[in-house]
Amino acid sequence: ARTVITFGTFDVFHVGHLRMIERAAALGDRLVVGVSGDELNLAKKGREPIFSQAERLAIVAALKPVSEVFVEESLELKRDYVLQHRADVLVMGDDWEGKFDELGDVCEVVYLPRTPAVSTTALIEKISTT
Ligand code: C2G
Repeated sequence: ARTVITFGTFDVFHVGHLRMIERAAALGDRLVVGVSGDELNLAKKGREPIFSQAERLAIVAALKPVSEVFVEESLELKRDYVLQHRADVLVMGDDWEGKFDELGDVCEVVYLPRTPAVSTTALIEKISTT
């Protein structure tokens, strides 16, 4: 069986997130998703996500194409996560293009194009101005 792994915050879950998960799952037989933890988000973006780590994990875990979820504690642990979950393929959005090429010795690394014109930031903006 071919295992695919992908990562994300998946805050205020939207169709861009769904399409990414569906396309990642289509590249193998099982999809494992690392959902970035609240502490990692605070460190990375300087703010807490709208939905907590537990809520974001629950939403992603309930999706049909997802076999397993875990908390991503650090961006630097990608290699460990790939090995732990015996992933054959790492899938990332093309906003990360080239960033994880060094993992090519333990898995295939694929960058997929993002869905245009949808983002959590734009959604928050839209909600707060309507
Ligand atoms: N995505 C997409 N299209 C959008 C928005 C997001 O395809 N319009 C994809 C992203 O490319 C990513 C996934 O959905 O693959 C999750 O997006 P984010 O939650 O923004 O993920 P991010 O915070 O970039 O991940 O190790 C990576 C970290 O976990 C951070």
